[in-house]
Amino acid sequence: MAQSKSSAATKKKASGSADGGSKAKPELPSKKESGELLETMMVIRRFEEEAGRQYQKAKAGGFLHLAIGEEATIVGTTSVMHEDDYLIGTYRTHGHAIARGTDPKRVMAELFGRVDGTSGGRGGSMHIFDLERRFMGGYGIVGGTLPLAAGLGLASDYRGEDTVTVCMFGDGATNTGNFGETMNLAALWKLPVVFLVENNLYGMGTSLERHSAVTNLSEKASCMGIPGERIDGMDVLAVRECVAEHVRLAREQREPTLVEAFTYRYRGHSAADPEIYREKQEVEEWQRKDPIESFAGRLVSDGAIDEEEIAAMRERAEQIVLEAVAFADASPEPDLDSLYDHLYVVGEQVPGWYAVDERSPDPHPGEEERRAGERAQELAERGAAYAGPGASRRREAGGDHPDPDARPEDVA
Ligand SMILES: Cc1ncc(C[n+]2csc(CCOP(=O)(O)OP(=O)(O)O)c2C)c(N)n1
Ligand SMILES: [Mg+2]
Repeated sequence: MAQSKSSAATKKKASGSADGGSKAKPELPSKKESGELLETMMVIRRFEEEAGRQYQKAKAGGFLHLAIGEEATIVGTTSVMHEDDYLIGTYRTHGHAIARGTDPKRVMAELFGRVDGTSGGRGGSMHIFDLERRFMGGYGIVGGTLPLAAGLGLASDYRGEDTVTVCMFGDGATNTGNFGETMNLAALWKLPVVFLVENNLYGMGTSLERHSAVTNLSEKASCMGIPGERIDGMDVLAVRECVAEHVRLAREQREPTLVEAFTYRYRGHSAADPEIYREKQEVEEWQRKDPIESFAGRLVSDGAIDEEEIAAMRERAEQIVLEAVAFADASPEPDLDSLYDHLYVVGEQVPGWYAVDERSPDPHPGEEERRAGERAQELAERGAAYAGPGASRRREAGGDHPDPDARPEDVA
């Protein structure tokens, strides 16, 4: 694999086995840190189980993508980031926000579409955002966050800051054009970004070997000068150790790298997934490597934490999540008058019957078909005709009027 810019440490690590299992077990951090890692994973797990339940009760709207099973990859990563580092993810990011320190109450309120949500209730599950904690979202476009991560890295350079951006995305996102374009620029400009593929083996219902010609994703950007490393994403300590080194490379050596974490989502792609593409046994096999159970087991067997303490953590996680639901339920829905707040296109910026500049719950011009009336209808028909075969020839001959805002009576 081409590793034009990798350090010796990365070169050595990049040759790890497919499941990352060839290395010695990482040492336990302090009791306090170990407890925090475990409890954060528990809170995320319970949060998501409850989010799924609330979705079934129609309390949460839109789409809902759960990352149950992927907690070690999330928490291991965030645990080695500095407070002022940036994290950006895609649409399976309730846990990412919580791991960054966003209050679960605000995340649940966002799922419920309430004003106290992280995006004021306007984003829902796919658009969690918390600038204060530098959690930069939350996006629905697969691969769309890769160039944004490069932009964040460039901003750090531009401002002379030593902040690092960690960009977490799925295996499916590695097939997008954005992936190649971003890797090239990140390597070329030596951007302080860690790209982390949460390889859960599926992009929706399509397995990795059916969607990617290169299945060793850690190598997928090597031709663009980005070295990679594979790790066991079910082992919070392995993730932590590995990502810490890559964050260091980004911060100190401006060396962008690609980490591939092997992980698995226990639930379907979204709440509406019949899961006909995988066997139940496969899910059960991964569940036997559960990141929470295995780490809790290690803590107990190493004598770091006892069963009672683990039970107390579970109880606290339960409380945190129940309080989040109660909070979300009590939070009001956004005011109808605020429907057009935060929109880019208003009023004079875009002349035409479809532009809105009113702040009332009443129908806006163009929204109400009756008011848009005949003119809208005629413009629509004219537009269809205009776009038909030979449109450009007719336009050149002056046959069609190209001004979409022209009144019907102005055009032939
Ligand atoms: C650009 C784009 N293409 C297609 C989709 C539809 N889509 C939504 S999720 C998804 C699968 C992505 O899989 P992966 O990147 O592995 O993430 P995971 O869901 O496994 O976390 C697809 C194709 C989309 N949202 N954006
Ligand atoms: Mg995937």
